[in-house]
Parts: sequence; structure tokens; C-alpha cells
Amino acid sequence: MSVTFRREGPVAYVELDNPPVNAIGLSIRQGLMDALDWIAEEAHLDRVILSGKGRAFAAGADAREFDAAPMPPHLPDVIRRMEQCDVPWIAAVDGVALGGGCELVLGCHYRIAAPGALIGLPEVTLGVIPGAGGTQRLPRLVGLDTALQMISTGKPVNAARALEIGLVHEVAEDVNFAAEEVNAELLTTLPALADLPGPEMDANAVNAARVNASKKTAQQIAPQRAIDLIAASCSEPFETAMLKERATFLDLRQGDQARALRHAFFAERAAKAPERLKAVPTPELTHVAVVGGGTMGAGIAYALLNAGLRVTVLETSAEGVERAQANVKKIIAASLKRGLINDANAEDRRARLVCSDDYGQAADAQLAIEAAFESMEVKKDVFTKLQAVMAPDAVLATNTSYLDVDEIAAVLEDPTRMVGLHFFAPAHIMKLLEIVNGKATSDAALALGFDLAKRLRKVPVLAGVCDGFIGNRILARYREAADSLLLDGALPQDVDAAMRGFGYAMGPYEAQDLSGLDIAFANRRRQDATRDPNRRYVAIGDKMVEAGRLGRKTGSGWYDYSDGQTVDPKVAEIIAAESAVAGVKRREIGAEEISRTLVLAMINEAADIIHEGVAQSARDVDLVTLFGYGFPRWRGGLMHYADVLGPKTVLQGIEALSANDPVAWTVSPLIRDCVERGISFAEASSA
Ligand code: T1G
Repeated sequence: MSVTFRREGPVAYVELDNPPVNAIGLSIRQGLMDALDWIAEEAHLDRVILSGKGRAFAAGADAREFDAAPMPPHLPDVIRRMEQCDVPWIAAVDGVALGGGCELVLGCHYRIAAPGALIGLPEVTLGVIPGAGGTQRLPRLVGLDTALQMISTGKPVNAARALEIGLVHEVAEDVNFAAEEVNAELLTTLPALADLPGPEMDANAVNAARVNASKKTAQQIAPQRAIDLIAASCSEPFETAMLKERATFLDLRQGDQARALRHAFFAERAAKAPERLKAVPTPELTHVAVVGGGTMGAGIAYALLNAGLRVTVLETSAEGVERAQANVKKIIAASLKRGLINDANAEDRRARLVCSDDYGQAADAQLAIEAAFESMEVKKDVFTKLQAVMAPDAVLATNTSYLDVDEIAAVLEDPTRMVGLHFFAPAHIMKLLEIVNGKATSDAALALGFDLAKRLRKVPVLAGVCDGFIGNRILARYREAADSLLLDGALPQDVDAAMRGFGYAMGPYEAQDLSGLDIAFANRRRQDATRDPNRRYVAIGDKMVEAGRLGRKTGSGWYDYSDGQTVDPKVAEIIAAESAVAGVKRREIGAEEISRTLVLAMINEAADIIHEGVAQSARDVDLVTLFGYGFPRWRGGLMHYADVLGPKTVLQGIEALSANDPVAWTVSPLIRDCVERGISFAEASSA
């Protein structure tokens, strides 16, 4: 039974019970209709208390039903019946009431929240709009401006804010008890929100919401459509506007953007340890050592402190120790300033942090994460020292971005304890964690890696060993294809604008100016010996580094930073000179060709990565590109987008580009396989 109902005296109790978060699927909608039928037959009831069993009131409509035809009873009809019920309904909200959960609350006549409750309409984050009255009832309850903010951003409010804006009548520790205590007389006077007049139109507020949505959720349809419907609440009769809301919801949920956002939502939740690791025993994590207190090390240390762990940051000198201490404390201070933690939390984190140049301090750590300089010699030395002090069953992890995990593991007497844990800067903010499975890596080491990911609330993705694992290998191909377009006629600002137009927050050149051109330079040097001489090599990046243009940190890179970020004519000169040396006649290259070329290059590389088994599935590539590299979430991730294009279109697109550089554009066997078998990338590689 997804909905239970009973009465005690004049009080009817209706409880949602669909673990884990009371997602409102058909069983709940039908259960509520059954409860309403029962209530209609009961006499002498003065209230119905609606609550959610477990940790949520209700997480919203069951998004897994959105791919199928809608099944009656439909939520808007259920809520309308609650609202018109002769017995007043009280929402007793403990936990989250989101989406349809919030719309159930709005269908009640009296609303109570527990202090830790979160109430909101996040539908736009799934590419849809509130489809059960939210766009019409919320403005009638909290006013136009607040409704515009809440619905177009999808951000929920906490109990205090809900009380402040009038979304709930009261906040109470024990919401059920408070509901029993509400004055019965008062309950009979409370109107149904649908019967209230809509709010006054405020064109400025509507425009402000549109401008904000076009900035924060550029190119996304749902926020703008939500704003249209909220504005309609000012002028159109409730029932008329409700028909429009329903039609808009049904239209959006089948669209590419909603499918992509649903895919991203469920892919993130499916990111768990492979089945075989579930049975592998792992130690309880209490103490983790981090080697290297630079930017990455400090970020990792802070993520560990945030998860309640004891952390020892190891350095090689007193200065290093001081620098590590300062770096972690800087992050703590920044979190304090942003209100993410309070003074007590900050003190608690500082108390669990030790920075030291004595490796012996790590002796009882269950795990060590090396985040030292990206040099094979340095890493081998670190692991030799760790091995000497840590327990033989402690797991040793490297955060290397590019270096060969197997070669590092070879310095250990027991290489099975080595695993790659590739964090992304800033490590305490970026959710992606690539867990790199070395040749010798044991299941115990992998399992501990996934335990850590869960503890840190990261999105874990299993990666095989190759140059750059999954994400950086795709990034290297993205940059190589971009540099090739520079040689043919594009300029950095053209490429960046084109990729921002595709949906990235930042293009590849402005991004590289942030991380530094020297990293890719070092990687190209590392690959010199093994590069295919028939593969087009673009030396523009090398010339930039030779000219001292390393990016923001040197005041200039692909752009000039002496006064903000500006286009620098010197860069175009360097590029033109390289085109001349290469004998290339430069041509105009438009934004559509740029974005198509770069996305196809990434898709082809990702297809190889899946084909080689470095990534387990297309979905894992989506997680990496979404949570580590800023791929637009409303496109669902690189391979979800590849499936939107379709394998045949991908194949044709790549073949059309291969003339210029047949080696770089060799079509991945996975793509040919999908076309020949008539299957999607998701089907070809479903883990
Ligand atoms: N539909 C289906 N499954 C859901 C779900 C949902 N709305 N929300 C959560 N789950 C599953 C999730 O996939 C996971 O499954 C498990 O529940 C625990 O979730 C008509 C149209 C509620 C804050 O956007 O934000 O209502 O992996 O791991 O971290 O107008 O889930 O265990 O198999 O996330 O504690 C609007 C989405 C829907 C809220 C809990 N609602 N959910 O977070 O647990 S559209 C939302 C969340 C709608 C109406 C419209 C979070 C959470 P599994 P979890 P959590």
C-alpha cells in the first residue's frame, strides 16, 4: 500500500509510503484517490493530516514514469479533489516536499513544516515545469515575485523561509502533533488556493526573472515556459491556466532537454561500485593521509575533513608544512565566509587536521592519497616512503592526472594496494572522482575507493589505465581538434564563443588560460616519442609557451589579462605564422562548424575509450563529461548527445572531417558497430 489511511476520532491520517523518498507514482495517486473515496464516506471528521513516511514527505512525481504515457488518476485531478474535499486537509511536512510533493502541500488548506524541511518546485532542473498546479497555486499563495524566483530557478526554501513567505502557516518540531492541535474552527475558514484571485501583474518582476533565467539557464526552455505560466496566473482564470500548464508539462517532458536532464539525474544516482565489489570487505575509514598540500592536496584534505575524517597532510619540509596548513585554512575560511559552515564546524575541521613532514604520522591511516608534483620520480619516492610507514593492508592511491598508475604501482612490494583516485580541482567542490583500476589493483583497493566516493558524496566513475584515463583523454582530443581549427583559420575567441554557444560555461581556450598552457605542453612533450608521424601536429600551443604565454598566471595566454580578458593581436600573429609554416590557406570557420567538429572529435575519442574498455559504458562517459568537464547538463552528457545525433549522423560527420587528418579522424570501431547493428551508444555499452 503506497498510501495508508486511518482515523482516530475526528482526525483522519493519510500517509504516503513509497520508499525511499515517496516518489509520486501511479500507486500513490491511486492511493490518494482511494483515501478521498474513504473520507467521503466517513462522518464527523474535522481534518485530514497528510504526511510522508520516512525521510521525505514526497520527492515529486516519479520521473521514471515520464517516458510512458501518463496514467490516470493524474496528479492535478487528485490535488483538485483534495482541495475541494469537505474535510480540510493539513500538510504535515517533515523532510523534503519537492515538485509534485510541494503541489500536494499547496492542495492542502493548512501547511506545517518541521524545522529541517525543504519545500520547492525543482521541475526545471529536470527540463519540465510544475505540472500539477504549482505555477498557478504558488503565486496565489506567496505572490508573483517569490513564485517567479522559486519556480524559474527550481531552488527549494527551508522551513524558516517557507514561514516567512507564507508558504506554511507554522513550523513545528512534531508536525503531526501540531496538525492535531490546529483550531478546528480556523480550519473551516481556510480557502482553497484555486479559489483565490491571481496576483497583480508586475511586468518588471517577470522581465527580471526572464533575464535571470536566460543568464543562469541559457538555452533552456523550461524556465522560460514556467515564467509564461506564472505570468498567466495574473490574468487568466485558474482552470484555463491549468489546462495550459498541463499541456506545457506534457509537451516538455518528451523533449530532448527533459530527456537529457532525466538521464543525467538517474545516471548520477546509478554511479555506484560494480556489483562484484559489494561483497568485498573494507575497513571503516577514519584516518586518511594526503601527500602534498598544494592546491589539489589542500582541496582533497578539505573534502575529507568535510566528511568527518581525520586527515594528515604530509609535506617534505617545514615550509611545505606551513604552506599546506595555510592552504587548508584558506579553504576553511572561505567556507566560513560563504556560510557553508559555522564557527564550530570550522573548529572541528581544524581539530581533525594535522600537517607534518613526518610520514610516521600516517602510520594508522587506512588510506593515503598522493597529490604530489606530476613527476614519475617524485611519485615513486612518495610511495616508497608511504610503504615504509603504513600498515600492509592500507590502500595507497595516486591522484595523478596523466601518469601511468601501473608504473607507479611497480615500486611497491604489493602493487595490488595501489589505486588511482583522480580528483578534479577544486577537489572539495567538483563532484567527479575517476577511480583508476590499475593492472594489479585489487578489488579491496577499488572497493575502498568507492567507499570513499560515497563518503565524500562524489560521483565515482571506474576508469582503466591509459593516457588521461577517460576525462583528460577526451579533453586532449578536444584541444587537439580545436588547435587544428586554429591552424585552418579560426581564432581562440571564435572557438570559445562557439563552444559557449553549444552550452559550455567556458570555451577551451579561456579554460586553458585558467589551468595553464604548460600542462598540455608537458603532455605533448611526454608523447613526442610515441606520436604517429602521419598525425597532423599543431605547434601553436608550443609557440605560445615558448613566448611565455602560459595563461592567467603569466598575465597572458590565449588572451591578454592586463585589463580583464581581452583579445590580443599577438596571438593571431602567432597563429597566422604557424598556418604559413604549415602551408595552410586560412579560411573563415563558422560557429556551427566549430562546435560540430569539436563535439564529433570528443565523441569519436569517447567511443574508442568505451571500445577499449577504459570506460565501462556510455553512461560513465556522460558522468565524466557532465561532472568533470562542464558539458552542458541539458544535453545529457557527451554520449547521450551522441545518441540524440544518432550513430549514423556521427559516422557521416566524422568521415566528412577525416580528409584533413585521416589519422586523428579514424572512425572508432564502436561507432561503425552501432551503425551496422542499428543500436544506440547506450545499448552498445550498457554496463
Ligand atoms: N522520481 C523517481 N525517483 C526518484 C525521484 C523522483 N522524483 N527522486 C528521487 N528518486 C530516487 C533516486 O533515483 C534514488 O533511487 C532514490 O530515490 C534516492 O534518491 C508533477 C512533474 C528527493 C532530494 O526533482 O532531488 O514532480 O538510486 O539518491 O540524496 O509537477 O532524490 O535508490 O534507485 O537522490 O537523499 C520533481 C528529485 C519531479 C526531486 C533525495 N522532483 N529528487 O535526495 O536521495 S518532477 C525532483 C531529489 C515533478 C510535478 C513534477 C532527491 C531528493 P535509487 P537520492 P537523496
